Order: sequence, then structure tokens, then C-alpha cells
Amino acid sequence: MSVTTLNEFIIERQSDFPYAKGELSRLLTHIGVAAKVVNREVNKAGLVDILGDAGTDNVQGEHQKKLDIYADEKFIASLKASGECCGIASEEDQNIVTFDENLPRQGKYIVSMDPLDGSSNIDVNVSIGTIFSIFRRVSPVGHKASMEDFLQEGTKQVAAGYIIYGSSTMMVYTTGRGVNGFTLDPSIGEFCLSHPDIITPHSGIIYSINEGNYIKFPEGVKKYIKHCQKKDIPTGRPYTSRYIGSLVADFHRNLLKGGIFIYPKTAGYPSGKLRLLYECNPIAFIIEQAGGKATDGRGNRIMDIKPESLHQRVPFYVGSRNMLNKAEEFMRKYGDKEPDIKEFQ
Ligand code: P6P
Repeated sequence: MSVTTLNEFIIERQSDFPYAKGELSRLLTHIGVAAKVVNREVNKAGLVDILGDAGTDNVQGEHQKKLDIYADEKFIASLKASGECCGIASEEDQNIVTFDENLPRQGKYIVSMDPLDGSSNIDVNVSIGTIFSIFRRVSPVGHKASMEDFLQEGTKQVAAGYIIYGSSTMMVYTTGRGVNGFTLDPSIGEFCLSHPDIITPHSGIIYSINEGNYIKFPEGVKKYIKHCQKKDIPTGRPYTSRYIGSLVADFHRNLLKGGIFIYPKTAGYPSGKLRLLYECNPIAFIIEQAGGKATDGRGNRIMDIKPESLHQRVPFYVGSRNMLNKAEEFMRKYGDKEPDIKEFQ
């Protein structure tokens, strides 16, 4: 059976964009290269001194893992070398990364990324991922990228995707014409088309939320969780709770099988925990392209939100459209106000 590699697919689909000159194709190809380099280290992380804490904290105040920083460096280097990317926003870097050299400054695109999401799972061998979001720059070509390039609504994304380093390594992405998944074949070192035209089920029985935060959730979320645990669905079984604590892994499973992932406002995270630019927007682009929904729990489409800062957090409800609609029904009926953190101090 002939396989279609990622590079062949990117070139084939380039004709979807009449004025494409191969720039976005080159950018996507470089992301694929960086993914293979990071995958190699992730796969042998237990064998080399790349596990564990780096002894530094990122802008979120989260302990950086050595592999976080390694992935950040590899993706930045590959994006810069593509000559198509003039700037990068990364979870691991406080400010935008811009370039002094002329070649990258000619780049027409910017990339927001979480180079290694879920890194608290690295040391225990649980799936982790890279998430990326690509925009056309709004600042003049030839200059350094500017903050306005990054603070665009998610509807302006030209491409978005993720790499999941799991039982196999996959790259899933969209350029606005459907969602396609590629599995890395280590024997040839190529991502090969394995999941063409992914469509997510309109309903599902999987709900994904960190129930350890239950008492800190808004009332509407608590009521929705109880709804999922009732026996009133056709199969008579309660919904299935699945939560890995790694966004890419939880999302990928729900994308393929149907389900809902919720990271709501909580007493501890009154704006939600997940970041708009490089976690929620790219995942929202993918789910919408696959027929699902992504909102902030109050009916506001994630991709319509105008970002105000690089590391802005938003409440995140994403997955099968019927499940999103039901969850938002509960939020409207019982309220989406999170309890005051003082109740827990
Ligand atoms: P919690 C990982 O740190 C992450 O950013 C996402 O990958 C994941 O969905 C979420 O945080 C898990 O957060 O609070 O449930 O551990």
C-alpha cells in the first residue's frame, strides 16, 4: 500500500491556496522536522540526562523540565531556519522571540506554540505534546515581528496543529480545509498519512475534567458533572471519565472518539488555566474543522476572543458539539461564577 508522507501531502494540498508560493508549506515542513528531533529525545528521555527539572521556572512560574527547554530551542531553531517565520510566542519564553538576521525578518508568518505541553508527565512516561498556531504577520515584512502580530483573534489562524508523543508519535493539523493526522514511521523517519479527514462525533460519552478541583468549580460545572454520572443515556451506562492531565493527549482521544474536555474557571484559576494563544486557539481551530465546538463555557467562541496579552488564560470547553451545548445549558441555568478562593484558605 503506498503511503503519503507529510511533505508529499503538504505539497499536494498547496494547490488549495491559489496564490501559495510554498511559504506555508515550508513552514509546516520545518515543524515536522523539529517534531522528529524532539520525538527522538522524548522517546529516550529515560536513558539520558534530559529528564527532571531544569532548575528554572517559566513565565507561568511553573518548574521547567530540561525537555521543555530542549523542545523550545529545537522548534525555535527550525522555525528560524525555515526563513518563513519572523517571530515566535512560546509558553517557555516571557516575551516574543524575534530575529535580527534579515532572512527570518522576511518571513510572512508568526507562530505561537507550547513546545512541550503536559511536561509534568514526562518523568512518568505519560503522553505529552507540542501545540502550534500559525498566523500571517500584520507588521511590515523586513522588520522584526511585533506584539500586534501575536494578538490576533483565533479566526485569523492560517494553520494550527499538535504533535502527540504517545504510544506512537502523530502530527495532526489543519490549514482550514479539514483535519488530517500523520503517524511517524520510525523505520523511514517520515510522518505518514494515517487519519485522513478527521471528523469528531457530534456526541460522545467521555468527559474530561480534573475532578480533584470539584469543590472549586462553578455550580454549573458541578451540575454538568453530575449529569454525566447519571444513567439516563441510551446505553444506560454513566459517561466515562477520562483525564490524563496532558491537554494534547486528552484532546486527541476525544477528537477521535467523541467527548468533552473542560478546564473551567476555578477558585484557583479564576480566568481558567489554559492559555489562549498557544493551547486554546490551535485546539479550537482543529475541533471546529473536525465539526466540533470550542467556547469559554458562556457561549463565546474561543476563536473570536481578542487576545490582550501573550500568556492570557481562558476557561476552555472543547469537543463534541452536542456535549458542549448541554454543558453550556447547565452553565446558563446554574451559573458560571467560580467560588471565592478565600473559602479554601
Ligand atoms: P491540572 C499541563 O500542565 C496543562 O497545561 C495541560 O496540558 C493539561 O490539560 C492541564 O495543564 C492539566 O492541569 O490542573 O488538571 O493538572
